[in-house]
Amino acid sequence: MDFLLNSFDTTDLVVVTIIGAIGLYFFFKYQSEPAAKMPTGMVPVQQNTTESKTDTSFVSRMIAEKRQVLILFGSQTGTAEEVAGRLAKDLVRYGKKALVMDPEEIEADDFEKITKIENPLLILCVATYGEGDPTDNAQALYEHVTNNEIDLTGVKYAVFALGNKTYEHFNAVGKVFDSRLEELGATRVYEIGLGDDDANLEEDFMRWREGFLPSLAATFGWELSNDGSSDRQYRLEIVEDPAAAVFKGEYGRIGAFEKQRPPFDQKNPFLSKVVAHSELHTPASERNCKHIEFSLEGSHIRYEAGDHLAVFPTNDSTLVERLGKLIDIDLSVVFKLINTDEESSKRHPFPCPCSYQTALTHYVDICAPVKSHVLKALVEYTTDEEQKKTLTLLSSASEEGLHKYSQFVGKERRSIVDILEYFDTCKPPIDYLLELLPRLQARYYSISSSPKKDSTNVSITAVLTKYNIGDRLIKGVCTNYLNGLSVGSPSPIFVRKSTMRLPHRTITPIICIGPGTGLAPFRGFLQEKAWQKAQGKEIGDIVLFFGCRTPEKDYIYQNELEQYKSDGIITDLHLAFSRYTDKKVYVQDLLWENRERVFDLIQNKNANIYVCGDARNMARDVQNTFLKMFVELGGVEADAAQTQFKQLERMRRYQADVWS
Ligand SMILES: *[C@@H]1O[C@H](CO)[C@@H](O)[C@H](O)[C@H]1NC(C)=O
Ligand SMILES: *[C@@H]1O[C@H](CO)[C@@H](O)[C@H](O)[C@H]1NC(C)=O
Ligand SMILES: *[C@@H]1O[C@H](CO)[C@@H](O)[C@H](O)[C@H]1NC(C)=O
Ligand SMILES: CC(=O)N[C@H]1CO[C@H](CO)[C@@H](O)[C@@H]1O
Repeated sequence: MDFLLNSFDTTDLVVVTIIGAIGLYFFFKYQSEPAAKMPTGMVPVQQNTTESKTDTSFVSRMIAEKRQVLILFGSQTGTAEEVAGRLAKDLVRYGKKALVMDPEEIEADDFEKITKIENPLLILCVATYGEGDPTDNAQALYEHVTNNEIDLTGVKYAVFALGNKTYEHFNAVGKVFDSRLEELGATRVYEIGLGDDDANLEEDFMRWREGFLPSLAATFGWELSNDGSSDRQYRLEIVEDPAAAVFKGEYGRIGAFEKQRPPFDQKNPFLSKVVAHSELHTPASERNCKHIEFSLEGSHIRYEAGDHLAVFPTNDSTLVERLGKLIDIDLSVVFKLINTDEESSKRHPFPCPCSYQTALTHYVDICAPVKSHVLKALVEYTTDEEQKKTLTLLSSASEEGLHKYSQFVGKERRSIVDILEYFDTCKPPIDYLLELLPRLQARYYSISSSPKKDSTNVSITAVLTKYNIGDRLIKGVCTNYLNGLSVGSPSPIFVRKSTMRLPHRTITPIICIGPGTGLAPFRGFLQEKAWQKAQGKEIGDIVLFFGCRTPEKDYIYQNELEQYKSDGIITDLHLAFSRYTDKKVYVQDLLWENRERVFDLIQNKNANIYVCGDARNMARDVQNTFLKMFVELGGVEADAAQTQFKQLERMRRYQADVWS
């Protein structure tokens, strides 16, 4: 029973192959590499604060600079990069200057030259995405290492992997690197660390590092030169010249927002204007969900339905001011942080010079739960002995410390501002804080419009995160930034291509499953299908499963969906309400109820399936429902159903865009 193969559309196959061949590589399920929780997860922003020279010959550089350790990070949201940076700092305590690099900056073919370094040590900090995929920036290296028989004899290595245990391919990329490097002749010096974001990645890292560093020192005969408490990577320089050119929130060059020059990307976002901003939930809802439209006028930015929009948030100004008061600084002071390692390609941690206000607003994240190495650094700036003790405990890798950290910082989500308020005798210097805090990352949202309908505006649909823990109100940094926008507000954005695409042929039916804001890309699809129809094209059936709590509160875009239904664009509209009747109904329940129709479309009409949503459980339940459907209606065994499902995924007839 291989209906999937029989019904396979060769046009689509060609398209898929070409996309694969030109190396456009994206993924849909977003496995974790968290730090910042993103509404729609995805890429990090490697901003150009670094004046990074593309160093093709990292080897000659390492030899010239007498560096023995290369740390590569496969990072999507910035967490793996941060971990890499922390390990580099740890090594300084052993008198070792590691070279931390983005693998994208290395020619894959140069990689094996690492053997030319004397007694080389390679540390990989790599995140896994989706179906066991590497991050964008590690893709080339991953393929090079897995597909080539290079000789890495003499290289010592260790891997710290970042992933989410609830995924089937937990830390697959880290594991592949770990075993493949050994196959290629390299020597593992420490067992792989498996960071599970779903539990507590920080804790996993702390535990691993606790064993890794001493073991490394023993292997190489390194001695600890200091305890690391006062290591500084950057030095502060106050800029007094009032005429100095200063960054005011730009990411690449000063004045980038006044004189905007395409192309626009993560290093050079387009300063767009908000042209529409409205609430989609009714006043009865406990939550907020915003429809926000940005103007693309003058940008030449093109997008397609299914793409993602990156939005650069800023921190809440009241939070910035609170932080300024807590450590008693003048926020208007203009400064630079300069790398003390003159040879490093990363001259500044973020765009400098700028004011403290700008740095705290645009460049560092002051909302995220504080990492334990930051807590450790705070100890020496705390005067009260009890507070010192607590901070020391919180940042230690002892069982008690890890436990306390996971409760006090992890579960209760304490930010740096909360910490400094709680430990009121702690007064760290601002420049040290700025060095320690993670970069504020762009957030990604599924685009909820089609350029066919309106190519000058692009819209997103975002639910606001805001909840109480004790008496503290926790707000998601970006959604609250979005909430604070109004028509006319300037906002830096860029488009990230995705492969979530409508089928090539307009008559191919589509089955869309998108509860909550998972509806976003399908709104774009619907606009596009309506446009196709208006062009006189014959369009295929559209089956939409939407879910929310109750139609009285959070049935977003209700009028539009009903209009599409009465216009015959949507052929089947299924609404699952989880808090409307006595019975909780979810999209997967309705999918099961309508299995005969759905299965018929897949089997006989080549239908494409799309799943989008903010609940990973939903994605899994939906997938299981399909498997059950294949077994029952296709009359196959469970493993055959699995195989067919995998086939559908490979053919891109089953596409998922899921986030947490
Ligand atoms: C990156 O920074 C360098 C040095 O400051 C600058 O010359 C270059 O134009 C910047 N690149 C972008 C894309 O802004
Ligand atoms: C873009 O949005 C603005 C504000 O809603 C609207 O005036 C304008 O007509 C839209 N552009 C197009 C092409 O629809
Ligand atoms: C990991 O995946 C699970 C289940 O899909 C999800 O509930 C959880 O939020 C994810 N964790 C993170 C930190 O993204
Ligand atoms: C969401 C928010 O409050 N953003 C503010 C961050 O800080 C800048 C500068 O102080 C303000 O302009 C933003 O409104």
